[in-house]
Amino acid sequence: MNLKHKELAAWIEEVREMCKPDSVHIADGSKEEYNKMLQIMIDAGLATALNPEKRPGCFLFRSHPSDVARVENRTFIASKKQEDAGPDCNWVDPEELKADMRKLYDGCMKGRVMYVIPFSMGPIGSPISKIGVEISDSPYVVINMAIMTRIGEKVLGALGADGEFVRCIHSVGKPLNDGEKDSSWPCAPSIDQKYISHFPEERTIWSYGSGYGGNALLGKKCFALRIAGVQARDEGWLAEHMLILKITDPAGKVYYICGALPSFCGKTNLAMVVPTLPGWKVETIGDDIAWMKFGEDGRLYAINPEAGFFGVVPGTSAQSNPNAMKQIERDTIFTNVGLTDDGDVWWEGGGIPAPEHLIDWEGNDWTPDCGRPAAHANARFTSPAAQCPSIAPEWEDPAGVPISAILIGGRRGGTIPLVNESLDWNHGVFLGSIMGSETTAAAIGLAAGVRRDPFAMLPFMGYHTGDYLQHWLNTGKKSDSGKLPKIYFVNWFRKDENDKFIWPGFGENSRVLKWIVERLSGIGEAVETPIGNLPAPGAIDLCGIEDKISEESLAKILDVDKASWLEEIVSIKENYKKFGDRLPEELSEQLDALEKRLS
Ligand code: O2Y
Ligand code: MN
Repeated sequence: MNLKHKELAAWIEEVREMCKPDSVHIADGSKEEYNKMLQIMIDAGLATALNPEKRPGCFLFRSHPSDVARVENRTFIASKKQEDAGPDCNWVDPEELKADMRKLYDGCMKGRVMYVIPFSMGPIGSPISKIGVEISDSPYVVINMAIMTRIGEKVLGALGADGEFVRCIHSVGKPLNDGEKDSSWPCAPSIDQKYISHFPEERTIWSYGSGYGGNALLGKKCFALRIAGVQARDEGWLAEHMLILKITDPAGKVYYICGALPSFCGKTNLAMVVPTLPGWKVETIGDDIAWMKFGEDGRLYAINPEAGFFGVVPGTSAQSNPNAMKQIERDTIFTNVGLTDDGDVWWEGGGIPAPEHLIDWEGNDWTPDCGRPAAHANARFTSPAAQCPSIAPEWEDPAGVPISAILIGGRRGGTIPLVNESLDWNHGVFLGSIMGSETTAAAIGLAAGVRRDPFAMLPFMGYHTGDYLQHWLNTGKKSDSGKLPKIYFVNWFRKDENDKFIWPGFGENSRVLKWIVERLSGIGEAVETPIGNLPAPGAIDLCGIEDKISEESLAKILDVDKASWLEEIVSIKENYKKFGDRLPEELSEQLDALEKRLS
């Protein structure tokens, strides 16, 4: 392919000289290329084609057991100054990091093809979209990027001769000696050899040693959140870890809503929710990331920068997410699920009885009584957004969709009510700064307690979280308050004294969405409380689910327990200390005001 973009051509040559691949392939993004790549991986034993009568166009991959998820402790932000990375990023000096990584990259693609993947985050040509180029030695990355983003010749066309692009280098970190047979999931098996590095000032990403998900598909978390977060701060927009929903009320009025929920809080399920309320319709624009810019009318417009979903498979069922179940019936890549004897896939929590025998995600024989899960807990599906049954027709509108409300929330057994409407933009940002989920020490190697996760961005921060929160506050000054989205704090996870969830969740969450939409249109009833506006008694529609939740239980999860909130304030103050003098003054004021309202 003839490259018009001289800087791009020079960079490809520079990386080729460093990584020393056997050959270079510039991805054109065609269907033929996708199919050819899959065939190469099937022939090499890296991929398994599923039974076309059961799952047409679907393939299974099994990763190395050391390479199954994002590696937060090997994710680095190499800003020039350490203080710009702040308390939530692993900072490394950029020059030292580059020197170390250059040694690893030297000859790392020997025996492999170096793929050059031009990709667009967002519809090509949208004023909100941005272009990246990922160089990778993984054909698995190429086919996943082909689903998750727009790739190939059309992107090079949009880039022209001198367009800007984010430089992304990725290697699995396993060069092949002459005649050496490749493993089924090449990677650098030791955790200290994995690097997910970001150079925010240079808009550059260097990833090494992992072939999995967020570590390797560099358009997603690395570009669309960490690097784009810095671009958004500098250019005056928002790059957020948010789903985007379209809601149509029974009168046909449409509302678009974004939602920030930490990982493993059912974000994909909410993005594809099937409302249980008659007359209400919910459609999907995006399930993970939203880029928002002000339109000329002063409203925030959001695009989904991705083109596919990289969803967690275990727990996905006809009950939790019927749309995803339909979506993954065809043309989907599965990673780390069980393979049944008839060539289909199986996973825990799918609502389908376990077969008597299958091959588990590690490639071993599995029976229901063997005491091991068949699918890894972070097993994934990669599937085109366009084939999601609930996808909204305008999901690729280059202008984006105007956002009326932003949901924020986490997994909290107590204190945080089912839904709480912020008093104004700054109060909403305050709620965003304190949101988070309860963790258990065992789950992810963290101390038990609340892991505060501002706007669900903690693992995806590309710069100082204090500056990030200030950027949110500044964004609110750029438009009239009536045009800004209203911010709602939601919590589906309140538990009773027997540790059972009180709110039925899943499709019933549409009842909370209904109240939010009614508030936006001015008819929803609320009571003012010290923490925000909560649904008035009877304002959440429980029609038809009286057997699942009583008015008394609902009242319990809409209660403001003063003692718990005073404890919460102690914990928030402790957490705010880490921001030092970069804690925005407006947030200290919000905290003081909350304390006063409670006392
Ligand atoms: O473990 C990974 O590499 C994937 S993480 C992920 C994937 C899709 C959407 N969200 C997430 C996340 O961790 O938030
Ligand atoms: Mn996510």
